[in-house]
Amino acid sequence: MTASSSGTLITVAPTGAEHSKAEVPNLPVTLEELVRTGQDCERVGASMIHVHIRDAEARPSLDQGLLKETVAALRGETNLIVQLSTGGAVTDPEEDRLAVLDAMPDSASCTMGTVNFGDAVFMNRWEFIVELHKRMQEREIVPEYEIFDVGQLASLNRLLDEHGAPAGGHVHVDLVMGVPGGMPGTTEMLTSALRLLPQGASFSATGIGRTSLPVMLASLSAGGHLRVGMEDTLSYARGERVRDNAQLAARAAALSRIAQRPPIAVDEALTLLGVRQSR
Ligand code: KMH
Ligand code: ZN
Repeated sequence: MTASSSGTLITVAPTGAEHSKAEVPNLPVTLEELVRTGQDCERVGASMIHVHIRDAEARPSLDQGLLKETVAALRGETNLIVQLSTGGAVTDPEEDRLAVLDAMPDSASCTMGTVNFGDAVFMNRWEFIVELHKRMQEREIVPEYEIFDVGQLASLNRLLDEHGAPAGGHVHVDLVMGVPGGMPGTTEMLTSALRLLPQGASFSATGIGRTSLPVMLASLSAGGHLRVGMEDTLSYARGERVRDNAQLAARAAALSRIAQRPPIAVDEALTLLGVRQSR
């Protein structure tokens, strides 16, 4: 059984660490662009933002000052739940990824295992995962467990058994599907992954690239939530580039309404995820 909400939590992942600003000029990379994207996405139905920051040269960064400034700006200028990525870029050292939590976001991602990531390797050792989980428990930061392959759900069950429930008490998972090296973005895969979901957990799903739409539809039909954004896909339709993140969030909101599970407001998302109200 999964925790249910009558509506759909829409998370926007606007930037990521993989696309270059030179190749994707409409990618939000400055703080101003990020805040504007957040506001636009909130207006059309998003209630959480998954954040990767960039430095002044638009390179992926885990700079502490900038992370703190970003959390403050998003809290000040939007109502969105602010989730920082602890995944960073595949080249980021573990210490820097752990230090992301010092910026005290509402939520942070926690990837549940190592996975081939295109031609690279996205490294997530067991001890590192445990350390992330414990630091989030201590700081009352709500994790989103990112799952790139089904075996990582077995690791999540082990983590909860051995180290207890996350901050807030509720388990929320994001199935990241269609990464070359991870699980494929298909309905069959999503359905089988759900069999390993921890008792009472809720889930979102994200389809990378061209798996975006099939994964979105499969997730909605299975009672799941949605993550969309330019971190995950740059094409809106065959031969059509994404205009901006709000276009993707608006489509997710429209499909949620068609599925009779309309986008939930931030307050309901806080309750669903167990994020403290006094942020
Ligand atoms: N950029 C990827 C290597 C996360 O944000 O936690 C990892 C990633 C996952 O995006
Ligand atoms: Zn990410």
